[in-house]
Amino acid sequence: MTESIEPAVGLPVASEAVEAARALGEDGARHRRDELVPIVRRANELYYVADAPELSDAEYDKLMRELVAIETAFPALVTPDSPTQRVGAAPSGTFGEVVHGRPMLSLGNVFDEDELRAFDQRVRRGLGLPPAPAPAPDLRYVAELKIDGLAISLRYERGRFVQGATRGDGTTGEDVTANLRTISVLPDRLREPATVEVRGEIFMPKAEFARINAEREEAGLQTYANPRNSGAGSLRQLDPRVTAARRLSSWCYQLVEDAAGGSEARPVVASQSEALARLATLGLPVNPDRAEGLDIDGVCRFLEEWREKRHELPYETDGVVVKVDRVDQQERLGMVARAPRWAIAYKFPPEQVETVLEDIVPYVGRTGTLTPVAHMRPAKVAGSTVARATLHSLDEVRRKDLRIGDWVVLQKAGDVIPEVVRSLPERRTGGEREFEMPATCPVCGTPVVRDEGAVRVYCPNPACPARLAQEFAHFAGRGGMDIEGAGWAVLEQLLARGLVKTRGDFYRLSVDDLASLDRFALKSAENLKRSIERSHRRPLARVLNSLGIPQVGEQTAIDLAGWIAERWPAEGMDPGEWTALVARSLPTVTPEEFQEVPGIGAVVAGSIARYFGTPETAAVLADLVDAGVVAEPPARRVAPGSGATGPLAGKTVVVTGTLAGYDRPAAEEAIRAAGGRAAGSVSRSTSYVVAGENAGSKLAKAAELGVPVLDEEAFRRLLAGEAP
Ligand code: 3BD
Repeated sequence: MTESIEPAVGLPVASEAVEAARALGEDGARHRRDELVPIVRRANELYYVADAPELSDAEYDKLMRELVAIETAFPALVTPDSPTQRVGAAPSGTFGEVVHGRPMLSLGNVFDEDELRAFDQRVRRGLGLPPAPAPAPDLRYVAELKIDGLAISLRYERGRFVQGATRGDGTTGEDVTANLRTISVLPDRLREPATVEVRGEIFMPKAEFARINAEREEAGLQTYANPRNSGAGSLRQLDPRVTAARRLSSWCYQLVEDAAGGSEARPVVASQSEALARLATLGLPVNPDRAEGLDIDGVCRFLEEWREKRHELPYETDGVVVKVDRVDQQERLGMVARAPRWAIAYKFPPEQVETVLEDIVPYVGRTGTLTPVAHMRPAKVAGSTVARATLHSLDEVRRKDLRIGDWVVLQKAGDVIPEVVRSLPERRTGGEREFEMPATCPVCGTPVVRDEGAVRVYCPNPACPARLAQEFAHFAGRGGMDIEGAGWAVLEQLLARGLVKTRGDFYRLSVDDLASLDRFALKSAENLKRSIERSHRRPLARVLNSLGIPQVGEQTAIDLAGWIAERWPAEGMDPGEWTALVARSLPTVTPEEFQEVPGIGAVVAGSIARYFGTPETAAVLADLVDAGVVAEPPARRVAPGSGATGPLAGKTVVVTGTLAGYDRPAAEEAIRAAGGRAAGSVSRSTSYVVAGENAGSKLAKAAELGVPVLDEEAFRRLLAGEAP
């Protein structure tokens, strides 16, 4: 998720276009950029949010390329919020980039039958059909087993396979054509000379996974955790021979036909069931284990049928994708954010296993908070072996009545994050022990501090090695300076050897220093050195976020950066000098002044002023300036009432609990894409609280302040510009 400040590479720009941009001169180019950016941004919004593009793909492409040409000619004109600076799972850079003709969408999730029936009701409402249980003979669903693999897009021109790409961030993926050619179930030629774009899933059959892991074990190599990871790993091999040696397979499920070969892609089928039939006719692999012509009861029977039987299949499936069959109905239902309203993924309940809770160990986090972590007898669950799970807080340990030595039920939430569900008190033998928070920090021995109500227990020592390590990991991490390759293992060594004592020290490391690390060849050292150099310049909001200021998250950092850039205009200044000016000035700002920042209240303003007021912080900032870190001023203020457009313009939204269709970053991105602010805490200035499952204290706070609380359904309506 690199939000690099370089012009979008990969988008092919003709050198003539760059020359033409250069001919405008910097002022002319800036002027043209200011015209282009809002058009492209609006086109993006309409494309993703409203699914009602005003521009054809070709027109959009043309404007986007012109923008890239301008930014290539005048790199100083690149701003972090330029539409060329795509955020999301950007391709790794090892493969060529492929911009998908139509974006690859995402899918909302449901986790039980009630939620699935709620989806059916939404669909009915959207189509003007009577609510269930009234019959709706015109509404039919297709149910497909959900493959737990890697989504891909394939292009065939006049019947020949010409290009295959991973999904990537949905807009841009990686060109894995050579690797896909080695997959035997994917034909090199279709049975008709059709020009089609097809989407599907690549996966590794269970037996192949077992075979490869057995081989790897014998060779003393680390085994793969599950077929999904090994399938993805096999496809993203640079050497197609490696992919070929792993017998990957595929099911196709979506047809985007483009018979004319132009940019106006239009599916030519009237329904999903016809699309699947057509894919099969063309000779593509289509999963026979599907059902068509179902009403919602039929879908539920399909789920029941496969709940247990799925384990007998030769591949992994983690759920069922339910789609409205008719394309005209799909079009009427449309999309919200990037997910169609006409399809949903039902996830099978997570597999649960029983194991022994051998110990509960307090871990020290970045802010010093002690978090109890379960150490368990390793158990296989949902395809991998689990031995640790966070227990979040002492409160949760008590609520779940977990004792050291207990038998516990373990599952993976969303088949990913290990979670201790509950203890099995009936299996106690009497030897189990209650867990207590220690009186002193387990890492540095400083007496711990208990916050009021003792909910939070923390190590108050700012120099605690555990805290420093995590602070530095946060600094170098994705939301911060984003130093690629500075992972946990590297960081631990850098700290342990005293090579990094301050944040600025990252920028003082030599290739020799890096090459001295364990298992670090010269090549890796050079790579890391290069990525450290690349991280020198980051948008001010990122630099602020990287500091780990208490109470300041990504959104507050963005708000703060906008305010700073207004208060100390960067125009005409060297960016390094501006950075130094800001670093010198921040300690003089009072809490009252920080409250001027839109969206920042008294508590957060106080926290920021306290942070910048300490001599330790002054030293941190001076060190960064000395190390040559440059904070790029934001181009425009992104704050309520300052020109943001979209259904949420001027609104502040807080998301709490777990939403079915969005993880946290996706929900926040959707809020920002709709012109709103995604805040972390509820205050008087909060417009809405969106509450998912297991929402906690923020709900109470919302009730106390009279802030409207929305469920996920209402949130989707809000994003779509409807009344919540
Ligand atoms: C499957 C979207 C639509 C065409 C959007 C309705 C999210 C992965 O078996 N249909 C399937 C499967 C996935 C799908 C659609 N039908 N989208 C489907 C899908 N039978 N797995 N997916 N995807 C594909 C995704 N992948 C990675 C990251 C985020 N989203």
